[in-house]
Amino acid sequence: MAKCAIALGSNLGNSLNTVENALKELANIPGIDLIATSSWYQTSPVGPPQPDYINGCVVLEIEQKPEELLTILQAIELQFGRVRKEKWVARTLDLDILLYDDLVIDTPKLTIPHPHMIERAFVLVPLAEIAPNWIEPVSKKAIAQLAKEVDCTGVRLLNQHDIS
Ligand code: A4P
Ligand code: MG
Repeated sequence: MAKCAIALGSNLGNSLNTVENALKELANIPGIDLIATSSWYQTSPVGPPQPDYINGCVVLEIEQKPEELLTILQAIELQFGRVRKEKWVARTLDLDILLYDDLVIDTPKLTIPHPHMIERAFVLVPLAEIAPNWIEPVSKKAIAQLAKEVDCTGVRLLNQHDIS
């Protein structure tokens, strides 16, 4: 069994529903055990102007290889991540592999650790909640340390009462 960290994000549709249901789907897959789940956060968008995101992270124990996990995540993204309008439009769910044991891989399909994770508060804050001592194998720094080094002002714990 390997240990793996995944980031979830959504900013279209009922984002909280989407990430929670995607997580249930993931936990139901044979060979995958959910070890820890972070809180959900409401986060200011990084990049072009767009709605706030709901972000969170999970730690899994997993039998599947990284490439197999990517295929699984992409299938779940497809299942939840597209809204049927006039045509297939915006993706509502993003599932990224952050860490897989202390593996470092860089292929056209898959880069682990996720190349942007060390600069993204919307990843590091939830991950630090559930895996503070995990060493990110490229920077060789612990997640809690990396979280201290980024600006976390756009990352707010989701208050369930804010959701109507
Ligand atoms: N891929 C390579 N490595 C990985 C990995 N470790 N995990 C490849 C998952 N996928 C990986 O992904 C494109 C391709 O990346 C996949 O086919 C896979 O082979 P994608 O998810 O379809 O594309 P994307 O999400 O548009 O690209 P990317 O770079 O993940 O987008 P960003 O930059 O992550 O943008 N702001 C806040 N607050 N919260 C967010 O969650 N997310 C984005 C997404 C922008 N701003 C945000 C947030
Ligand atoms: Mg992605």
